[in-house]
Parts: sequence; C-alpha cells; structure tokens
Amino acid sequence: MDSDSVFGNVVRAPEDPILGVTVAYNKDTSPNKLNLGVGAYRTEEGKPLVLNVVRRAEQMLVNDLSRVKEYLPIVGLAEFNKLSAKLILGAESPAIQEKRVTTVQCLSGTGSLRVGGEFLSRHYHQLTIFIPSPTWGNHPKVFTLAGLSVKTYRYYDPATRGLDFHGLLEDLGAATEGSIVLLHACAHNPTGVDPTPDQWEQIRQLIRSKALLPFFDSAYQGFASGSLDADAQSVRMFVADGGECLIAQSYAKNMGLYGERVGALSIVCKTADVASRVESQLKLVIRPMYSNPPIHGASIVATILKDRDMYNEWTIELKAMADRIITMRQQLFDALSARGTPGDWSHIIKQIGMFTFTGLNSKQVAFMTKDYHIYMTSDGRISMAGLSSKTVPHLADAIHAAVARFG
Ligand code: PLA
Repeated sequence: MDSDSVFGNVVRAPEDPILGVTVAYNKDTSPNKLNLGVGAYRTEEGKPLVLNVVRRAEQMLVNDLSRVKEYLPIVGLAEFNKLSAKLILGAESPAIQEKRVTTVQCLSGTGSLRVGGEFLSRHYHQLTIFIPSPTWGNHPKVFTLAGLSVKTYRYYDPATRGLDFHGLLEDLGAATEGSIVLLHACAHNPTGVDPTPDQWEQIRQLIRSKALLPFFDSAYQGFASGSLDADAQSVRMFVADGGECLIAQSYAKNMGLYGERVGALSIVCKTADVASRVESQLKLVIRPMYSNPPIHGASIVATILKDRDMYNEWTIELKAMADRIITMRQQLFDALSARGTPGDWSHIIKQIGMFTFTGLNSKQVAFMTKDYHIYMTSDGRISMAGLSSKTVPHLADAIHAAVARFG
C-alpha cells in the first residue's frame, strides 16, 4: 500500500515541457510519427548524426594508449578550456591575451549556466537576472535553483513575429543598476528572432551605461548562419568594449555531442588578477556539485579544435547542417504556399537557427499530435533540424488542417 511508503505522499511531477515531448513520441506506435520537439539534428533520412570528424577524433583517442582515465582537474581539461575561449572570443582576442578570461569546463550548456548562476549568487552584488520573454524553458528553473531571482524583459512581439525592440530597451532601461541580463548569443530559442547588429550595438550601450552584467547563452554557435565567427559577433562586441561578462558555451548542437555533456563557462574580467580569483571561487562551486567534469567529450572537442585539418573538416560539416536547416525552412514555406494555407508564413524563412516559432496555438499543436502524430512543444515551436524533404509534406498537411480547424 502507498501509505506504507515513507514516500507515499510524493506527488507525481509533470513531464518536462521539452524532453517530455520525446517521452510521448517514443510511446507512439504510428509509422508516420515525427518528433519536432527537442532540438536535435537529424539527417535527410531522419537519423541522428555523428559527425565524421567526431568519429575520427574518437578513433584517435581510442588508439592512443598513453591516454588514461584519471580525474580531470576541478576546472576540467586545460587545453579544452583555452580552445573554447578562443572559439567564442576569437583567436586574436585581447581579453585572452591579457589573461582576463577564466574558462572552466562544465556539463554542456545547462551545467555552464548553472555554475555561472551559482557563482553570481555567491559573489555578485545583484541577485536579479533578467531573461527574455519567452526564452528556453529551463532558464528560469536553472537560475532560480542557483539562488538568483528571475525577472523577464520583453523580447518577442507576436503581432509582428519579430523583436519587440522598443519593449526590450524599455525593460532593460528600467532594470535596477547592476542587474544580470541573460542574452541568447544567436539563434534565440524558441523564437528564432535575433537583434540586428545595429540593435545589438544599442543593447550593448544601454547595458554598459546602466552597469548591467551580460550573461550570454551560446548554445548554437555556427548553427544560425553556418559561420562560427558570424554567430559569435554579439559576444565579441561586448568583449571588445573592455567590459565584463559571462558566457555559457555548449557543444551539443554544433558538434553533435548532445549526450557527451560538454560545454564551458567563461567569465571575462577587468584584470588577470580578478580572473584568477574568480576561477578559485568557481572551483568551490564545482567541487561539491560534481567534483570534476567528464573527460571524453572534452577530449574530442580539444582534438578537433587544435588540429587545423580537423577544425576545417568540422566547419564544413557544421555548415552542411546549418544549410540543411535553412533548406527545410524554404521547403516548409513553399509547401504551405502551395496549399494556400491561410496566413502569412514568411516568418518561417525569416527566423534563424534550429527552431521555427510557428504561431500555432496549443489547441492546434494538440490536434497535430493526435491526428498527425507530429510531436512538438505546446508553444508552437518546431525543430527544423528534425525535418526532412520526405516529412515536409506531412507537416504542411498537418499545419494546413490545424489552421483550417482552429484558425
Ligand atoms: N541554452 C539554450 C538556449 C538551449 O536551447 C539549450 C538546449 C541549452 C542551453 C542547453 O543545452 P545543453 O545543456 O544540452 O548544452 N535546448 C534544447 C534541448 C536543444 C533541451 O531543452 O535540453 C531544446 O530543445 O530547447
């Protein structure tokens, strides 16, 4: 009997709004089922992809018998950390040369955000973090548990399906001095709407003038435009002004290392001395949390980033993934146009990155899941990376029917 258990009064928790979509998808027995929930890249054949260059790096690691399985230091693999900072800040970054950047290896993007959040809650004078509305569903949970107090700033305007730039400036302008501001470095999730370079510059000026602290979430470097440098421009703009910031990097998407949980947290400081003291405190955050990070994923990344040929091979494979996603946008847009689906669907080709924020409502989404076995998050976000030329017509039929039914 339940009542005999010391856990008898535990209430069943709901599934995660994103990862729970995969749980439901896995239970569906339809041969036509399609998972466009979680942002995971699939090939034209609908299969998960391990990059060639990653396979090659893994072979090299396996063949190298001098490699052992000892613990990494608390901050992770030194070479990986150095190369990660270079990747996001640029090879010639003065901040790196001046040793003002501390980088620690963390458990992918999520772990980097969490470690950064806990560091701030212990050592920063302002405990409020502003996150965009909407944002990745895990952000508020990560930062609340890290001990920060979460507020939102306006970001997306459903009427224009674009950036609510005026609202953003107004909300950040009204934020208490020193507040932390979470910014998506590129390919904003879930909206696919990014500020233009001019808008970024205005955001930067506002943030600096109010001494707000930028915390970048860079989960999609290379996935938005296909160029690693172009997708890092927002971050580099803020680092170039000499000010301080935090950056959480993930290799889940751009190297397809989802399950390896490999990422990095960089904190750009004013001086080398501050950076080294900050690092000493990051170790005190990490040690009681998971002691030290895993070795395999970081070794793959370091092997690729330090070898010119492998790096080049990676950029080509990365661009191919980004291009395939962009092609899917065009195909879906064309398919809806061909069907004469009511409404303006041009946002499908205008939005950037892994996701399209379709504007479909939760009723329409539920209908598409029930009648068409298409799985997506209830906010109407679809992972374009999960789509292929073969499945576009099925999705277009479903959207068309959903709009006709609940338009
Ligand atoms: N930040 C943003 C903006 C993300 O979209 C994601 C992943 C992460 C961080 C964390 O990724 P990582 O810890 O795996 O590096 N978002 C996914 C997956 C792709 C998820 O929800 O966990 C998504 O479907 O939104």
